[in-house]
Amino acid sequence: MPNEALIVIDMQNDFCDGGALAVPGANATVPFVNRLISRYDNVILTQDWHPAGHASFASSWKDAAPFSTVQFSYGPQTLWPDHCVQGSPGADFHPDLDVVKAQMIVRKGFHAGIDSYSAFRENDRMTRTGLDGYLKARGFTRLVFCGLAFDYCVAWSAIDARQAGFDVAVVLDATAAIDLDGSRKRMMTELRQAGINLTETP
Ligand code: VGL
Ligand code: ZN
Repeated sequence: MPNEALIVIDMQNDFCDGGALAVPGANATVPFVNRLISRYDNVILTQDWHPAGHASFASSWKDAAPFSTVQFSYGPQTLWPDHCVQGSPGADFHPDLDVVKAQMIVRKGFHAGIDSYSAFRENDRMTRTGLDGYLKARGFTRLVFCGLAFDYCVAWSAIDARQAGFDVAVVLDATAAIDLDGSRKRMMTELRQAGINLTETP
């Protein structure tokens, strides 16, 4: 459908098996994501793309453990293992991902002091990536999300898309979750409350 786009979130080596921030079950989603890509005319990819020493890396802080939370100027922020460093192999897309059809690749998380789960708005909730303007300029009204990680970048992107006025679906079997402190269940509830359709691959 011409008014519909598939948005594939962060299918990168560091989020897959053996990666720096491996999401359980990530590799198993690749065939599901590829199947979706084959079925959509309009495909957009996102790529987590941090400079070395990014503020969201636990290694950038003194005595901070990965997966702990610290207070940033914009609020609480989880600290992660170093991942998706710009130009590193871990930041590349999974080698089996069908990237050829992608019409656009959105990079996010490149501001050294701000993390960005959402593909629309960074974690300060103010800095915009420009994706909203691009999608509206292309005339899309319906967005379908899949990829990694379900409970962070996929869910935050889907919720922002809904807030921006798009009709939104998340394809659950083409996602995998980090599930930190119950985040998977919490985001399932938030997605439902936001009026987002939770589906499975056709
Ligand atoms: C992500 C944590 C940190 C994600 C990215 O893609 O869900 N999660 N950076
Ligand atoms: Zn990241």
